[in-house]
Amino acid sequence: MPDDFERMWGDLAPVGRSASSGGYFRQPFASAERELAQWFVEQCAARGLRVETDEIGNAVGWWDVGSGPAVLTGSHLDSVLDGGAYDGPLGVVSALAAIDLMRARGVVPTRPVGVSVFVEEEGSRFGLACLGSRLASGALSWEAARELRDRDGVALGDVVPGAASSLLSSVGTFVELHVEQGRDLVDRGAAIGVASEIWPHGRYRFDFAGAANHAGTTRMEDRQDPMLTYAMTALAANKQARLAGQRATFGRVAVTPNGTNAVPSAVTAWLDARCSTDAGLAELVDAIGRQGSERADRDGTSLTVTAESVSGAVTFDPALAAAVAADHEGGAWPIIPTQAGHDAGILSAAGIPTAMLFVRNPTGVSHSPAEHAEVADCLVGVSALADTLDRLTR
Ligand code: HGY
Ligand code: MN
Ligand code: MN
Ligand code: MN
Repeated sequence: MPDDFERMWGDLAPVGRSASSGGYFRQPFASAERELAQWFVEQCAARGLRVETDEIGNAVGWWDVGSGPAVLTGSHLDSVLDGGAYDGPLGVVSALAAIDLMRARGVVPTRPVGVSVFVEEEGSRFGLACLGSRLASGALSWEAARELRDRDGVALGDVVPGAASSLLSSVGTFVELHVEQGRDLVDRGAAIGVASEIWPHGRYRFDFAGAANHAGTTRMEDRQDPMLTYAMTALAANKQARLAGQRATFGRVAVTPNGTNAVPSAVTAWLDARCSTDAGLAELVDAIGRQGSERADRDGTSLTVTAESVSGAVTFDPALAAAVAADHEGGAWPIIPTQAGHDAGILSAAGIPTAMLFVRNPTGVSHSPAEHAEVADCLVGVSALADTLDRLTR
């Protein structure tokens, strides 16, 4: 099976997966996405899996066997800008490999098994994470989603036909395998782990408004510089997150008019904040906003904070997590929290019993070409996923 795994991993050709250069910014709803969809269709066809897609671009390869509520496994193929090669694709490749392994073991499920690819999990183009799974699970309506716009102002409704999705209507359980985005498994010396929960997290737009002026002729005391207010707010975000033992960063900034020799008129920055509790997340963002507004008063600028998307805490079903973790002759796999959002969180919040398996990442780094997983650990993940699917479909 390792050869198969390596071949499939190498076959992720449209993305040109390469551990050295990491992943690509797999722009959803564009040519790269279509090439990835074609790769997935070919992988499913090679296994006799019936491919079902919805109007948004989500896809499931169905192993039509047995009857009753289906067990679905899978992840996403899109990425963040210059991201890693494993975040997302590892879950899809491992799901296909797990079906190969179940068949090699002579397992015949009593229920249908599906392999899913949800689009725009990172929200890299339209700004809303888990866009595909939110639409597929009904957590988000197409009427609301179609107006989402990318950085060029293109609306989602103009890119995909869209409609309510019925892709998950027969799904009884979802299991997502994912590369770990952190060092918990490394520190524990475990090849895989099981998710207990997903931290609350959100994306917030900070609009700083000032007064455009000449960068050279305007005295420092006469400026209303939104870049200064932004910089001090970024400092405050770092300080508040450290004080609270939580996570916050401004990963994206847009400057208007973005000229070297002009004091900007406006700066828009997007904050990503994560916290172990819902209340803590709200307090953290409020504290950052307050400090930013106080600074704006001093700078003669203004600050408006808009919560663009907030995902509440997700706690996975403890019995299901324990059952998945226990599927190991050497004793139970560790059950650990994650600060990363996942499609599994959306499906769980939509009421579908869900579990997550993590594969050790020796670097602990993610959303970067440094993200990595050893094939040996990946194969342990495939075997654990196959065990889990087998047990869930007996
Ligand atoms: O951003 C996240 O939490 C995930 O990697 N989509
Ligand atoms: Mn990610
Ligand atoms: Mn991911
Ligand atoms: Mn000039």
